[in-house]
Amino acid sequence: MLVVALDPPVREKGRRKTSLLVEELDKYVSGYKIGLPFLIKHGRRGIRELRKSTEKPIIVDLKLADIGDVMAEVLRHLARLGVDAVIAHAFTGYTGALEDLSKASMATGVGLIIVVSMSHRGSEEYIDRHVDEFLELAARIRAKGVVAPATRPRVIRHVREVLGDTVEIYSPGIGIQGAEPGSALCAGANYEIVGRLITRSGNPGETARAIREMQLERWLK
Ligand code: 3DU
Repeated sequence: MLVVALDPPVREKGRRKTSLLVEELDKYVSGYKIGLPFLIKHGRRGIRELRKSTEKPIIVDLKLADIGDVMAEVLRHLARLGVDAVIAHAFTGYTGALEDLSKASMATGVGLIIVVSMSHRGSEEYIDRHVDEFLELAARIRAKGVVAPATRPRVIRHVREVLGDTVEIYSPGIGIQGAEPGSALCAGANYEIVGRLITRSGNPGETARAIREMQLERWLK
């Protein structure tokens, strides 16, 4: 239900090591998402250390958007580091892009999660005009999941209506971006992605616990 985005800030004075952060969070979370800030700061070694620190799924959020061969190669590198899933954009299309990536995903067992809508307002300018096409594409490549925004729950409801239970929905936008814990789950998401609200709090473990409680309370209402 709760996936923590571990994006380290540029200035990390006095912050805990990732492994210590994970130790605090592990019992409250379903998995971790790491993105470019994590990779730039901690590199491949950081991914290996994270892999050693937890048995929970690790999702690498590079929002891949390249030609198929390049994306497939990135996925194969990540597979060797033991990650569980990779996030890619949908707008690159099938032929010569997601077709190759999905083949690499099936060959390696690394799941593919596709961005069909984003949490910021600008997503409505271009991306959201194509949500239905992206959903068709997600079904065609048998994506493990899609990313849909907690900030616009109607998009989550739409994704669930169109794709039923065939995919997992991952929803960022909780906390600092404005959506309440539990709100995306109530709209049909499987996981809420939460970053800064947890990683920049004085007590990440306690914050994660409180968020879980808020998710459950809202869910049970
Ligand atoms: O706002 P937060 O600190 O909870 O971080 C949200 C995370 O989700 C962050 O890693 C960002 O890269 C990712 N994300 C979005 O915020 C919005 C999207 O549409 C997709 C991913």
